[in-house]
Amino acid sequence: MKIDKNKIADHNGQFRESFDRDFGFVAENLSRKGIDVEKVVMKVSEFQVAVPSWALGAGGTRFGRFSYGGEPASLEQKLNDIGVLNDLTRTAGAVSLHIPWDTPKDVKAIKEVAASHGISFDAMNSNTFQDQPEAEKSYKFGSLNNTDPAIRDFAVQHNIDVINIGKELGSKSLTVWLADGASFPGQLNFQNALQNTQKSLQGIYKHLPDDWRIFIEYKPYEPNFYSTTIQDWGTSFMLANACGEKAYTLVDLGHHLPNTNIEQIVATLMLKGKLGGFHFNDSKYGDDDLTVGSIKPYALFLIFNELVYGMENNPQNPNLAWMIDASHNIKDPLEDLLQSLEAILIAYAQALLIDQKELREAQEQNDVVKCQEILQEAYRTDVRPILMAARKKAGAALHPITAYRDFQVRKSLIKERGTKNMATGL
Ligand code: PSV
Ligand code: MN
Repeated sequence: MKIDKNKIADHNGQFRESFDRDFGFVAENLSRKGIDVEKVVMKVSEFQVAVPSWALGAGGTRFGRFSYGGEPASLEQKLNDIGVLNDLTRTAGAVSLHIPWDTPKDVKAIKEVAASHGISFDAMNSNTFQDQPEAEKSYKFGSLNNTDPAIRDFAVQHNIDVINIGKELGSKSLTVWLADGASFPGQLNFQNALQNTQKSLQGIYKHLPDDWRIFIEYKPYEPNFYSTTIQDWGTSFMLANACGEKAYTLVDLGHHLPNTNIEQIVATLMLKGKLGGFHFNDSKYGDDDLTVGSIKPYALFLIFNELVYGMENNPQNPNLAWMIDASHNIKDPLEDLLQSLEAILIAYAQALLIDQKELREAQEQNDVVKCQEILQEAYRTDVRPILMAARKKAGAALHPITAYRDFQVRKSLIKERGTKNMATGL
């Protein structure tokens, strides 16, 4: 399914007057503060976020799963769904595949479908947290950290296979997230587990092509509830250093214990040139995988403040791989992803409005009140017309969710695919 550009332009027509008025208002306000709104619009329009192939289906919990109909049953259909998101926003021009959930059967055909939607292949994700039906070895007691060298080799080989699939697709990075850990005290020798993990990661790293990067994701708990071998950013950073210059830490917003200062982690990693990937979501209690910006939008803004600062001041840090990593238990996934994309760009645009020079001066003078005023001045600006201007320029929808509903996309998908399909993923 493709959404015709003219249809989008027609839909935008009904909002022309209100958009012109709202955009004019924010442009004038910003120009009074010496900010060139067009530059902000440009930066926002360049920002691209990958959609993971597992986020197009209904996400369940261990208590149940509620489908909404029209779920994509194949990788082709998933790419079509991302195509819809991209047509409406021009922000979702990449997919991040999880292997083996979404192993392409016919690489050439998949590349063609992706290209027809203007979608590229972002980071590949390996899966050593579930046993596959025909698998010779089990990950029940760990993968890269396992006490059994044969299981470690098996898991390393899976990652090498994922790199090889990614090479054919044109991807340039591998994300490794491990469920490895212990559910009970005494179960695991921490030192051996860490050393095994390091050696296994180094084994994968040896097979990483020169123009690839590997991202090491951390998480404090779940599915193991006592300890996780790569529990935090420090452990990931240490392992990335042990691998080499193509290895980086990946920050997933949901992978922190309550109230962790994530913006400080971002700043530290960027200073050290080791922040490689980023997974967006939001949470109240744990790894809730909720819609970006739905719970703590100010925290997201503060994180973006550090990201923007890092992108401008840390040439030692490479361009980041951005991805949404959310789950949708009770919403239409496509609507939820549209909300997440909007929230990401809002926080980014607001962070771009921060007067960095003024903030540095206020910090130097220890003017605490002024520092807060500067941040909140930016945060309290309604930047949504800036996002709309970026989308309008790109031929996308001024109001993506309204357009999605008015075009009855879900209804057409249900008509085409029925109500029984179930997407692969969690
Ligand atoms: C694990 O919670 C995670 O954040 C990793 O990125 C996985 O690849 C993804 O979610 C899906 O399980
Ligand atoms: Mn993640």
